[in-house]
Amino acid sequence: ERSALDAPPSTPPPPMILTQEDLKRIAAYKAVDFVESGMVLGLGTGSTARHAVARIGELLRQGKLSDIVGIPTSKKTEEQALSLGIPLSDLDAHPVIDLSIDGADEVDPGLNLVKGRGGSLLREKMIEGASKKFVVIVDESKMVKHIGGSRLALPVEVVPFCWRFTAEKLREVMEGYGGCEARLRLGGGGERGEEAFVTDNGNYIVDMYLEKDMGDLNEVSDAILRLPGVVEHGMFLGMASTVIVAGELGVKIKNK
Ligand code: ABF
Repeated sequence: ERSALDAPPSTPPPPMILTQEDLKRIAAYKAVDFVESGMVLGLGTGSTARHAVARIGELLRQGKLSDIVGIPTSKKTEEQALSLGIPLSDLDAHPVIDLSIDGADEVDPGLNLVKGRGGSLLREKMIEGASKKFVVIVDESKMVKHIGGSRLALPVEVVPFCWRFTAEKLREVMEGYGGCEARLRLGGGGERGEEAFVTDNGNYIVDMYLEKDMGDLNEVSDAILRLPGVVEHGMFLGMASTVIVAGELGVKIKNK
């Protein structure tokens, strides 16, 4: 029988391989270092933000944090936070938030983001827009040169009323910005998940698959928001104060 003692003394330890989940957790824990007792906190949504919420719950339980009020960005996060005993409130009671922590789908070098592939973009934008500091947590796979350029979708929350009309208008508007295919997001139910995905606000999501780089992002943002039927889109321009990027070689902190 072999034991660890049989290994030659000069054998180096095996290299540590970090999974994507490890990277998400590392970024999330780093962001929670910014949290102080007494803060009103915007609690993000998604698999990365989930680690931050769990960590906040853990620090509260250990008595290392106190007097925290959490403002959840989705029903899912609300459930998680409640299960951890994090006291919760909302934007009506706390119109100014000290710090929000959330993930993103894409981050460009100017710290502009695409969010909303998880479907919570409206509440995220309201809450993170009301935050004195907004810390974004990502693994390095989310870093891109141009947001929307990765052939993944740019999500737009629309009212369900005549969503086809709104999707067509979105497609027309985007003709001026490189073109896109606009598709209703499914997965809301039905035997094969063929029903529309419904957001926490009772709306639908139209995912815009862009054909190329959009150009002036603020111009695109304004053009999309001018369309009746559109509630909000997933571009978060100039909103992030800090982005924490966890990679194989360590953590980078990028400030606005
Ligand atoms: C939320 O979660 C969304 O805005 C974004 O779409 C998503 C990122 O999720 P994950 O961390 O699971 O990649 O923040």
